[in-house]
Amino acid sequence: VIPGWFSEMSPMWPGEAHSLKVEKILYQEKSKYQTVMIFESATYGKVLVLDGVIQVTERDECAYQEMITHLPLCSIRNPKKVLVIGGGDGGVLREVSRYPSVEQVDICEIDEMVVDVSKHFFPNLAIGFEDSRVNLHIGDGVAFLRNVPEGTYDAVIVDSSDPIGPAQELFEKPFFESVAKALRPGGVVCTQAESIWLHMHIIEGIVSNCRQVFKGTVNYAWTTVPTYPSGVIGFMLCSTEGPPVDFQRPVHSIDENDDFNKAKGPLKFYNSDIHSAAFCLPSFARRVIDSK
Ligand code: AAT
Repeated sequence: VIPGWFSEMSPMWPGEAHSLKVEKILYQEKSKYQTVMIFESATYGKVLVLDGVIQVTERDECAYQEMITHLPLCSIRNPKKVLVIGGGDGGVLREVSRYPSVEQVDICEIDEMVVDVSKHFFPNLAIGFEDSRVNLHIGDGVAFLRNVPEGTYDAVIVDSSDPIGPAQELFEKPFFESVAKALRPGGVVCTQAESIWLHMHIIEGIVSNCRQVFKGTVNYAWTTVPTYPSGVIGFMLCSTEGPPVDFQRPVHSIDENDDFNKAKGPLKFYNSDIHSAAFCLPSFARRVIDSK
C-alpha cells in the first residue's frame, strides 16, 4: 500500500491492484450494506468506492453508463417502461431519460446512502433523479422483481456491483428468471457482466444461465473503462421470446439525433459504430461464450 494512493484490492482480481492518487478523502461511512467512501483523485475527478471497489469516477463514467443504457435501449423501438436495478448514483437514469418515448422509469437501489451521497457529491450523475418519469424504490432488486406483474417492462438494466456482497443474487439463475418474467415478449435486459480478462468463469455461468432462461437473443458485449479492474467491463444482453431483437444492429441512432441530446448535451462515448463493435469478441472469449 502506497501512502496517499488508493489501491483497489479484491479476491475477484488477485495479484493486481489498480491505484489512483488521492487528493482528499471527502466522505467515509458505513451504511447498512457496505462501506461508502468518496475521494477526490488527482486525475479522474471524484471517485465513489463501495466495500473497497470503485463504482464510478467522474472522468470515465460516461463509458460505462452510456454503454449499459444505450446498448439495450437502442436495440428496441420506442422503449416506454424501463426498470433499473442498482445504479443508485443516477447515471443510468440520466441516460434513460434521453429517450422521448420513455414514459416510466422505475429504479430499485438497495442502499439509500448511495443515492444521498450522489446527490451531494455527483450532481452530474444524480441529475438522473430529476425527471418526473423516475420512481425511486429503496430495496433489494431481487425482492422488488418478485412483485413485478408479468410482462411489465420493455427493458431492464442491471447496474449492479460485483457478486461479492449485496449483489450476489443478481448473478444467479432465479434472478434472471424473474427478469425474464418481468419483461414483455421481445423485451431486453442488459446486466453488468464483469471482465473477459479476469472473470471468464463467472461469464461462462452467466451465459449458460441466460441461454436457458431467455428464448430470444443472448449476446455478450464489452467496453473499456480505465478505472474498472483490467480496464474493461462486459454486459450480458438478452431478449425474451417474441419480436426478434438484433442487438448488433441498433434501431435508434442516438448519436445523430438531436431529440436525444437536447437537455443533456451530446453523448461522450456511445455511438452506433461502437454499439455494433462492442459485440466483437477476442477469440479466447468467443470460444467460451459460443460453446455455452
Ligand atoms: N453506476 C455505478 C456502477 C455500479 S453501482 C452498483 C449499485 O448496485 C450500487 O449502488 C449498489 O448499492 C447496488 N446494489 C448492489 N446490490 C443490490 C441489490 N441486491 N439490489 C439493488 N441494488 C443493489 C456498478 C459498478 C461495477 C463495478 C465493477 N467492478
